[in-house]
Amino acid sequence: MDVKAAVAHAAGQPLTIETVQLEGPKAGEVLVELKATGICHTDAYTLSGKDPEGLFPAVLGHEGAGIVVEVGPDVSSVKPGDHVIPLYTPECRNCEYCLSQKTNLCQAIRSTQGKGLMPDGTSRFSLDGEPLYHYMGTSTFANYTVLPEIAVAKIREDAPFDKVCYIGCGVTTGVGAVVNTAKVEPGSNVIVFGLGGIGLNVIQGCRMVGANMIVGVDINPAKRPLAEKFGMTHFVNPQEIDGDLVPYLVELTKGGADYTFECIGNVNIMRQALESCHKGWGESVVIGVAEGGKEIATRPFQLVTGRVWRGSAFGGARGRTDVPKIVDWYMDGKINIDDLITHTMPLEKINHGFDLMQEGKSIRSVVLY
Ligand code: NAD
Ligand code: AHE
Ligand code: ZN
Repeated sequence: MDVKAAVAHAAGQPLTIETVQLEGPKAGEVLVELKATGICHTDAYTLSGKDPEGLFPAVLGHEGAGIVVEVGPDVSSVKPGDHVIPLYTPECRNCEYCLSQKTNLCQAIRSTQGKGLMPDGTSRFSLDGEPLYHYMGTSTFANYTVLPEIAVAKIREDAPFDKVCYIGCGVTTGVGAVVNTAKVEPGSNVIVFGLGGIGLNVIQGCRMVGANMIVGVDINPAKRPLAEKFGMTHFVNPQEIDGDLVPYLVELTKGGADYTFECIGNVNIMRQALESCHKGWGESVVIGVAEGGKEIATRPFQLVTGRVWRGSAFGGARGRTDVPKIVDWYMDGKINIDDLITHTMPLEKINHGFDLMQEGKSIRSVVLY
């Protein structure tokens, strides 16, 4: 079928809106009509050409919501008409990783996903007879996409697509890093580095679990009012303090934070986030994605003396199990998504959404189909 897509033809080039061809679902796959998709910084990272797994030409996008319109053979968990959120971290419930119960990183289809292909090693998208690559197994910058059954979370039908699409990445990543990865306890002191689409969700997760100090660090002072609305208790602009940031933050938190979260993708800030942790027990969670070739460093003494460095992908969430619950949290008013969606636009204006993010003028832009 013909579908409308924003195609990434080459690194560093704007997306172009085109009519592309999409093959129907094969065994174990579903065809989804997307209703909305958010634009995440990771899409911009891959488009920049710095992602070692970035492939072109491709249909990017990984933060969508829509309706199943057709299922291939052997699909049993969803049916046409079901409302779903695509999962770039699938949940097969059968691989070694899923069965371990120690990680959300299902590996059932990870190798083909990283090659921009469906699990059978082929693409469903093409343009004038030439294949287009899928992206993160989701390719939500198109009004229809094909997904493996294990990569969709069925959600309640009264949830608005234009809001819950954000649960497909940013909301789950931020809130999940707090509740699943760090398991922040009530009364904790936390520092959040980067107050964008991910960091503000970390902040609201910290408030939800009853954190005490929630310190936000960002070089863009325009992020402050919304961060305060979401629960930030102290704002630090590294460009406005005297001296080094780490001792400043350790002093502010009276010995260091119980938990810190890096939500930028900058390896120097990752180090500062670790070293701002409390001696003996502080834990730092890396969420930001740093470009290929970058490495993190610290004095091993930081770890010897009890600080813990860990990472979090998709907020440690098991998508088919946890995403419907996060949709319920939103519908029950436990988390705020509406105020984080600062801009909406049609697919034709998607490059403007990227510009707003790069200029620090948006939190989340959502494309409405
Ligand atoms: P964003 O652009 O909305 O936010 C980034 C924020 O960092 C901005 O507010 C910016 O002002 C701030 N910032 C930039 N440089 C800074 C510095 N030197 N010091 C302090 N603040 C600085 O991006 P986002 O969508 O929130 O994504 C953040 C990061 O998280 C990206 O690297 C993205 O790829 C990554 N990410 C990871 C996961 C995961 O599962 N681990 C999921 C989604 C996004
Ligand atoms: N191809 C990239 C991977 C970047 C990365 O770490 N992605 C996160 C999700 S970011 C969502 O906005 C993730 O889930 N990682 C686990 C995985 O298996 O990719 C690179 O830098 O190589
Ligand atoms: Zn994302």
